[in-house]
Amino acid sequence: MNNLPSIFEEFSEARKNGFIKVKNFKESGKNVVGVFCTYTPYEVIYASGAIPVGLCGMSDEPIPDAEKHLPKNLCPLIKSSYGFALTEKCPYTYFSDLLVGETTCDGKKKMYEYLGKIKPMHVMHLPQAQDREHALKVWKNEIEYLKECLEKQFNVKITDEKLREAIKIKNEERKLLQEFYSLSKLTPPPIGGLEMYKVLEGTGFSFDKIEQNNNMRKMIDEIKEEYSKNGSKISKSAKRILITGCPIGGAIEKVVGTVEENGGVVVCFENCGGVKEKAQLVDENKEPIEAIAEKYLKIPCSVMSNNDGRLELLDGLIDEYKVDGVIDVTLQACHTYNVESMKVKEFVKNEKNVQYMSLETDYSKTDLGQIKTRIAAFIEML
Ligand code: BJ8
Repeated sequence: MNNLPSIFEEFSEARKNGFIKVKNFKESGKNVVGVFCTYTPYEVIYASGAIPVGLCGMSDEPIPDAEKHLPKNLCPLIKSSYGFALTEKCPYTYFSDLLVGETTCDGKKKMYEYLGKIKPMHVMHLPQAQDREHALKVWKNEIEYLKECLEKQFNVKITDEKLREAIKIKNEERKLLQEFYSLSKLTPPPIGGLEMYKVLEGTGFSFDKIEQNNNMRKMIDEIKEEYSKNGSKISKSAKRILITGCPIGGAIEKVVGTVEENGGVVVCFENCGGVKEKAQLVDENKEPIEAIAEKYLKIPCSVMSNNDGRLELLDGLIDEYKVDGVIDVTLQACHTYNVESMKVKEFVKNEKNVQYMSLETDYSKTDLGQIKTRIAAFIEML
């Protein structure tokens, strides 16, 4: 696309500008809940009157400090998140009144034991299977337990009415984001993957969801209009890449930037921050806690066993986005995604007949040269 709508900047700068907003929010007497995972039932936190803020560390800056307490051979996302809390360098962590985590991978759940010494921490016990009836019951109980914890912590009552209102607003956000990222189904896509990711990331840091939804509507309409008038700055022949695997925020420039410097364009992010959580809505006609439990338990993350939902999701996305190549990004020492990569590779290559590449990386720049060479060769081959 030739001209990005001005509102676009607001979304892509939201993380930076959010610091002031979150400070003002705190000073007005409101509560902030720091969260670390896509399984966190955001609606329950909104219904308590607090705002949830994602605290997954995406920079290697606090990692040396984190390594004073945590092993070096641990996922950078875990070390970065802990390091920010330890050094008080992240205002979002600093202003959080309560942290909520889930028992997902081993590294994260053990790190929370130390994090709980720095800040009040509530850990939800996530079942590790999705297809058993009792898994849903356990998860529903955990959501009830979170609700009680929030009520006690903030001295509020979370009613069904407040939950329903939060469900509606979050569903509206999901529908708009689906519409936004689906624009990349077009050939050529109106915007590149780096630009798309900045908007997706920004929504995690804009705290007034009603205002955000209105702005998002406006932005989508402007992108469509600009595209129909002036087309896209992206070449029609750009190779269309789907990113899957671990959350990519800490390696976004390294991976997506390199793809887009080498004649490719990222058209879809299957991972957290992208489609994974937004593909399904919360059922607005069911009892709210039950509906929230059902929706979140279905998220196809590699911490689940089995995790066939990831392949089902990839199956549809590869077709819908007319994908030429899949890049599976694993953060160093992330065992669940690392082990699952063979399954993904076989599925992508054998079932979908699409090229596949796996990359293992961290937040440092040490492997930048190697990643650039590998990505350039991959795109060349497509
Ligand atoms: S729903 S992807 S946000 S667990 S921290 S598993 S990278 S070793 S972040 Fe995640 Fe929730 Fe799943 Fe999404 Fe691996 Fe690192 Fe663990 Fe990680």
